[in-house]
Amino acid sequence: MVPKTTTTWFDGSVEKPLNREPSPEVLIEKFISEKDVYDRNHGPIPHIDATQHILRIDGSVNKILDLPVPFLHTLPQHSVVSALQCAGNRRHTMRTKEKEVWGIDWHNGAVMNAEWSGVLLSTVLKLADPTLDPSQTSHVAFSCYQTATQDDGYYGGSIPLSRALDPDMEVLIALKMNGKPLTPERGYPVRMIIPGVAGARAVKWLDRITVQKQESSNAYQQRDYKILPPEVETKEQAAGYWHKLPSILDMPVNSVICCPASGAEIEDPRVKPLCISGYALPQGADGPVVQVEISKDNGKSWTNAKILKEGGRWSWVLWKFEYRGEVEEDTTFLCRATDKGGNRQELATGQWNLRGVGYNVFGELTGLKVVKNGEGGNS
Ligand SMILES: Nc1nc2c(c(=O)[nH]1)N[C@H]1C(S)=C(S)[C@@H](COP(=O)(O)O)O[C@H]1N2
Ligand SMILES: [Mo]
Repeated sequence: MVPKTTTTWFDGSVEKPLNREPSPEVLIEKFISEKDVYDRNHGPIPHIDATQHILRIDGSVNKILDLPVPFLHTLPQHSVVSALQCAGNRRHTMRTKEKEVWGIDWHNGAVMNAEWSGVLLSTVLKLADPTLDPSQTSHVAFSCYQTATQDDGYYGGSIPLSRALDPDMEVLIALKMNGKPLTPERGYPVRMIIPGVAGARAVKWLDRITVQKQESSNAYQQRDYKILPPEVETKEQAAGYWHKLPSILDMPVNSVICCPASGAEIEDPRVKPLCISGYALPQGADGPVVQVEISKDNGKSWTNAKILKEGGRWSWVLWKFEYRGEVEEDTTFLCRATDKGGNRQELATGQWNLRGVGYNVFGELTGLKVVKNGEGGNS
């Protein structure tokens, strides 16, 4: 059982922008994340009057559309349970296990799981009638011009047109989170939600959707959120690589242990079973996660954990594992997830990249301290 806790925030703000994540116990307290969720911003949070806000659909389309937000609410609505995860989630583990990286020190909490509702992007694109062929390399770019960002004059990202037009991919122009209007922090009055894809493309405070031949030219599509090769060790070296590398789209299969924390004091699991719990995420469109396993012998053998709740293809799963047995000073528990598409976490270490993105080594729990009854511990 996950203990009830009051929220404690890890604050990773870079100067002004709000960047923070909930503590791991709070993160997995609920299957559907509500208000205790991470914030990731590259600039200030705008406060928008929804009655005045217009979403423009343009670029290579037969019909340019100016869609007022109240009109978006009258179109057919679609709901999807989907995780939203920053590409830099788990960067702290990469920094501590591998070597120094450049970016916000996210622990395991730059992820949330919610029911998003709004209009399918494919519905709106059909109205605009794209003139580009989705089988070619064409893209749909999402832009927010409300404020300048740290690295560009606006915020933007893009996905391939083929994905945008596929209703099965459930790419959503989102108006609500868990049945309620988005809050200003979540992108009110309208944001993108792109199930399976890195959070960086989920543009908040959305102003414009553009069908175009190239990817978004925004800095966060072109000069960030890419997996740099390991030989790139400085920002200066990175400059010569960005244009050669693909932008991150799908997030990898992943799992982490949230409770207890590494280094925690626990009662002897020979006397009282130790409850290990966490979340797991599928890779891209290959969800749901179908198996989470635990190893106590460095990955030689694995035992199934129990998946507590499953929410479909794009959702996270929450899981737990009850351990009865000895815990010694050097005992380490690992976890790994496998999704419906057969993708499985494979590595205990490795995957270092300068920006610390796309990290999915096994989840790990170490340094547990067994305390005798009456000495305190995980009461
Ligand atoms: N307009 C705008 N949209 C944005 C961002 C931003 O800085 N500005 N950050 C992106 C990134 S990197 C992530 S991970 C998600 C975070 O969404 P959240 O703040 O709702 O958690 O929003 C994305 N959309
Ligand atoms: Mo992100």
